[in-house]
Amino acid sequence: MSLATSSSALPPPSEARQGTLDPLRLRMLTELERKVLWLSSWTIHNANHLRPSRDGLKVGGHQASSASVATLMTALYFDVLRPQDRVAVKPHASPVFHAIQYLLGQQKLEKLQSFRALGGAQSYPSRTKDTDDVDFSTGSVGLGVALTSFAALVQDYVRLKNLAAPGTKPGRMVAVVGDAELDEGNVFEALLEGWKHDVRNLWWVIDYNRQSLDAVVSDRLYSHIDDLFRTMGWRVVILKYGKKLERAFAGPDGEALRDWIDACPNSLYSALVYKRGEGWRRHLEADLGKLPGIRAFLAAHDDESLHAVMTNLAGHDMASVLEAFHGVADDKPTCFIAYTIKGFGLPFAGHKDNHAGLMNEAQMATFQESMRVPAGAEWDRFAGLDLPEAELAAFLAAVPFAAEGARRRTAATVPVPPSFPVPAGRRQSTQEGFGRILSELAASDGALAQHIVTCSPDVTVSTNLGGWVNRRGLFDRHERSDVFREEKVVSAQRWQMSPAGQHIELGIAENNFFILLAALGLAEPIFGARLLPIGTLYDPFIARGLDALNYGCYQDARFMLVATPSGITLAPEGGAHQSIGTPLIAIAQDGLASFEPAFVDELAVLMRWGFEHMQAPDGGSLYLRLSTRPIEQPERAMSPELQAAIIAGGYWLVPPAPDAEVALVCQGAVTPEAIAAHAQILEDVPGAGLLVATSAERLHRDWLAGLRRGAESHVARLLAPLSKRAALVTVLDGHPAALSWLGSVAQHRVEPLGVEHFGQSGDVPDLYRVYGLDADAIIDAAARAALAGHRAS
Ligand SMILES: Cc1ncc(C[n+]2csc(CCOP(=O)(O)OP(=O)(O)O)c2C)c(N)n1
Ligand SMILES: [Mg+2]
Repeated sequence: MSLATSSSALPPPSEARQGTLDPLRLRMLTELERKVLWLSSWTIHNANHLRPSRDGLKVGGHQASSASVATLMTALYFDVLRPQDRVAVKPHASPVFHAIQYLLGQQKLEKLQSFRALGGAQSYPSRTKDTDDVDFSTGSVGLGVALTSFAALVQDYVRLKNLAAPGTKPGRMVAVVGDAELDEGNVFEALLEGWKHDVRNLWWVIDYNRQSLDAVVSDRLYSHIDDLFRTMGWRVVILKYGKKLERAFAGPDGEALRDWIDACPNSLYSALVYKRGEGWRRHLEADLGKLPGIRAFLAAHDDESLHAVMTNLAGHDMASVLEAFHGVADDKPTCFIAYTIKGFGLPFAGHKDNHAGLMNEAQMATFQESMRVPAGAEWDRFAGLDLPEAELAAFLAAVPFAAEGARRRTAATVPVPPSFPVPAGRRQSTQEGFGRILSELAASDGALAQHIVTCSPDVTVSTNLGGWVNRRGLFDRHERSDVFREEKVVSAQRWQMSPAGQHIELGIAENNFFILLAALGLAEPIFGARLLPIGTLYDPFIARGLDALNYGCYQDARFMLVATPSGITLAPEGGAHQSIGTPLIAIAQDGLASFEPAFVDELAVLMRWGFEHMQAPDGGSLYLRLSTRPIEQPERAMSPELQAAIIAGGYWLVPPAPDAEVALVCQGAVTPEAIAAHAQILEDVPGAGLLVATSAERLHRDWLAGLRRGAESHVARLLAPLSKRAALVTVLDGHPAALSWLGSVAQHRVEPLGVEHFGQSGDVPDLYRVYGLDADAIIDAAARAALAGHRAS
């Protein structure tokens, strides 16, 4: 099998913790491993074969993927982990995770029995939907792995600032990783970023079964895997052969046997695992039969025991696994590459098609017999185990990981001032306003400022975070000087790096950015520390990290995403940087309250509200789509009613007359065009209204909720004064579908304006004209709408 053992880096025994290989403990863990394998397999079997199906769909579940990690996860949860450790379990090992929690008394039987059914244990571990203390949700492979690296960084951030609850011990951030997860580029992006930040206390345990979903992985692919981790400053521990195989290697001609397995291609090894004893015998006789030691070895084993020896990989050998885990006592990031067999102990072990394979009834009956679980005792915690129940129960009651029960932490709410001052200036962009509001907060140094942490994927300056960073500094685990400053080179950016810094500067990779936001946004439940993370990036590049953004929202991480600049308003930068679809992402993304303010006073209201929303139990994250376009600011007092309307998604800048034929609805940077068009339209249509939408997403969400509750929504109230004959012209610098639905609220005709095609370089007047966003286009649309209205009546 690929990956030479010579590079194995098990630390010397002196580093190893003593006393872990006590024979009784080893036996106990081996018994529990058997139970974990049984329960995970049975949970899936029950869901697929025993629970009545109402829709004819296969329920699924991954018996082979689960079996692959039964030993590793048993060792981790029942022996190695401590309450402060946090784990991202590979998605397809969800049944193993739930089985372990069940044995620890932290998962209910009904949840296992309703695995993959509504309200049951989730297919993939979920922080929000599961009830048995999932640390990090997983599902989209690769993301959970990366999250542990950023969680390790956040752990240091809160620890070095004393933000966590007193007495909180540093824990290890552990990922149990499927080997095919390493195909995901985001894992390597995270590795590099983690190296830059010198992350500590990070363990990645790779379930190296050499199988993905479709196939057995290429031998060549993995030949450099340990080099790669070492290059990034990691310790690599390879768990290749178990104790039985090591004993065979130590026997006569054992070296030849080791060479044979080392050279055995992954696909042949897998096929022989599936074929079992007879297959091993035939190949070993053909290849090594001339050697007397091998002939004696084959003669000494019947097919069953030969199979047991030849499949004794270290990832299924409890003693080897414990030795490896306990051999690491420092905080250096460590990657364990554990050789395993997909489906180990099950009839389809090693078969390349086993990913979605399920044991049939007959196979399950045989398996049940081999597990010595009597019929009717399938869910029993101890049935079929060889040790006395009382001893097993006592052992489970003393498992260190579970010593504190559920490990969800809380932190006190940080008070938010009743209002933020609006930065002065007749003409401003929302992006500039954002930078100035944050700078002001930084200067105030209040409790709010102390809990804010910012980050950006290499666009800190161009998204206007520079002022904040100059005041609050860059976070680094180590004190570092600003060389430019020391050398007296003039620069607007004074970037002092220290543990006190409150900005985390990232490389360009947007995936890392979103995963860091997720990790920062989980600081309360994971570390008991209140953080208010703000992340800035260019709006179009949300798409690059979209899965990671969704991932953060899915686990209810709380952050403020500030995307700037946006739309074709970014004029000369051209089509590659101009976002079109993000307003639709804003509407569709659950857990993300999204706004596109036009004016800076709106932004001040929204940021203030956002800090509360991020801390509210039923709150969520925020997305602010901002612009670099300086526009004329209104001179107005911010009344409580206006504030509420801005937060609810919109307000009438000019209310419509009851019989007005047309109303304009605008969102974001194109508001000046709507104002100009409105002034002209008034000449022909007195009483035409002008509605400023601050959030298509809030309006839409509240509209649907209102329909279902039979209650009035904010948008229905806004549109109520319009006559039925009135038409709406909607306009935004983004896809028109973001606002065109407004016509359904009270059955108004709609002329939706927006951007449907890729952008290009130009200036704002040219681009607004070409894409139909300028005042003329709005007036034309209003005329079309009015004409259509006349025809209809
Ligand atoms: C981003 C993403 N792409 C595709 C999938 C579908 N998928 C689920 S498991 C899997 C292969 C997993 O192989 P590996 O990580 O080696 O896990 P194993 O089952 O072998 O333990 C794939 C492609 C997914 N869950 N996430
Ligand atoms: Mg695999």
